Amino acid sequence: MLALGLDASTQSCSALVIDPDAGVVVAEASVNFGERLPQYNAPSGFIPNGKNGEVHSDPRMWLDALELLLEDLQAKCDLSKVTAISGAGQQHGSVYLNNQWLKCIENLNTTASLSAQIEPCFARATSPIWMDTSTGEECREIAEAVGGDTIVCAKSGSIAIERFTGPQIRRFYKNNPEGYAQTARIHLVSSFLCSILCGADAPIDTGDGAGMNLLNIHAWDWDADLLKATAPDLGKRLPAAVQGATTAGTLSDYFVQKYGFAQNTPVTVFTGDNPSSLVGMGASQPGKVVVSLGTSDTFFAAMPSVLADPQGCGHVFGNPAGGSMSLQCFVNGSLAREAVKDKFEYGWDPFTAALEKTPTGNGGQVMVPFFRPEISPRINLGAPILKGSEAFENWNDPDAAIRACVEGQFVNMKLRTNWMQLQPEVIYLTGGASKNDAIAQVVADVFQAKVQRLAVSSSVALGAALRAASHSRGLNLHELEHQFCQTEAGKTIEPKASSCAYDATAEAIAGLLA
Ligand code: ADP
Ligand code: XUL
Repeated sequence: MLALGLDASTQSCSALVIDPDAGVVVAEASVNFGERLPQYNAPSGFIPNGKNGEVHSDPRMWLDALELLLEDLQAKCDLSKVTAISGAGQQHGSVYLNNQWLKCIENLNTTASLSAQIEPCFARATSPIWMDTSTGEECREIAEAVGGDTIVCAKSGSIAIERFTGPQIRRFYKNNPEGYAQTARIHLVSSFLCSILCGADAPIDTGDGAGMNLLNIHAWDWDADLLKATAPDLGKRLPAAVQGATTAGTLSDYFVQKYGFAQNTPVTVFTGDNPSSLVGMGASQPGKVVVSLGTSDTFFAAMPSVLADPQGCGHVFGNPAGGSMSLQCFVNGSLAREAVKDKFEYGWDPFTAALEKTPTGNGGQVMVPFFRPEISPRINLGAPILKGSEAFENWNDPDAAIRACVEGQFVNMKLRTNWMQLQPEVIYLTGGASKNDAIAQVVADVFQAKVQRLAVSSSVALGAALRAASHSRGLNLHELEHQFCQTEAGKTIEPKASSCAYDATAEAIAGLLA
């Protein structure tokens, strides 16, 4: 009796299989898009050099990755023992499907791949993803149509935001009205993959649905005014919106025949990667703060009541365990750290050594480390701003540049998350970069909090597996979290810097961004 959790994130697709009765992880697998599917020309999971702020991915790549992932997993565990499945996807990205879609997924045939069979169903060849900043005009139009951003925020939990799905849909409708007319269904990455697994249209959960500027976070259902302000007849193009503890369907025969799953395995509605990580970090009840260092850096927590950002760049999403979570997202996360690392042709070891040998506060040298337009705060920078010595400003001081990048990221994170009024004693760190102790130390110092990581590192896939086990097997989610989300033994990182060590950096960063 196993539970499977899937994670379709920006750079990779991963899976985790747990045995909920024994309390153990049975198998893990991961497919990196850039490495395993180079034919899609997306080394970091998206098509580079999009125009006018566009960032898209090819949805066929996600389908090919899902198949590679299940092949890898099949070699590692007996998939016929899986009795519960759920998953999560990178948030906000959207997939546009024509009227062949439903018939196609109902009749998938194992003699051809998913991507080959679903290709004729796309009403839009590529999918805008969360890094896209092309919809400034559409955000303004939507806000104006409903009476201003304060109203958009009160209804949807966020002001109109460029990467959110509603503004993206509006842009598609305006730029390609025929394509929009041919669109019978719009899915998020999460509900698209869930639909494929079920061989039927899957609903969108409130965790991922709230990242669209279309869901009313009080009714937790589509908002008629926002739908109307976004595009004509949008309501009929969206699947139902549901709470996280909802069955989406049962596994399609395609997966039973091809990968050896049992027939009629229940699939729990998928959610967004961050809401899934909330569960996978054992933080679905208010009280814990999570910082995730994936492609994006995010800061989030379950909330006792709905709390939106008065300054407008933070978000309220549904909590898959019920209620809501608040979240702040930073586009310039891992890829910004990588850009600095690559500038000096460093690997992660010399990058880490540079952090270890440079002083807290970096001798007053600071960086706003934005290589692409940032959303927290919203600013259209294409390259970082550096302030310090001449050598530093000319990128001739690698060690100081590395420290300035990481300090700049977390000082900015602290400044932009004060609105949540959380003063965590412990920060629970996850995502690809969280394993780096030197980065974790900067987090501890900036937030003046202990930093802990979990023994299981893939929190998004773990959250999906826990949700599946809880919903389909009737197990208590909080007990499952307690069982699976234990912190890494003996590895707490304590703050070393004094509480005012970053005051000057914060002042300088705020000044540079003013
Ligand atoms: P996503 O889920 O968004 O696809 P991940 O959580 O898998 O992303 O994180 C991937 C990122 O982790 C990579 O872009 C890389 O920059 C970062 N990473 C991997 N190893 C290290 C390391 N040792 N130190 C810092 N960052 C790292
Ligand atoms: C959250 C956000 C990103 C994506 C990709 O609002 O845009 O964190 O979910 O991870």
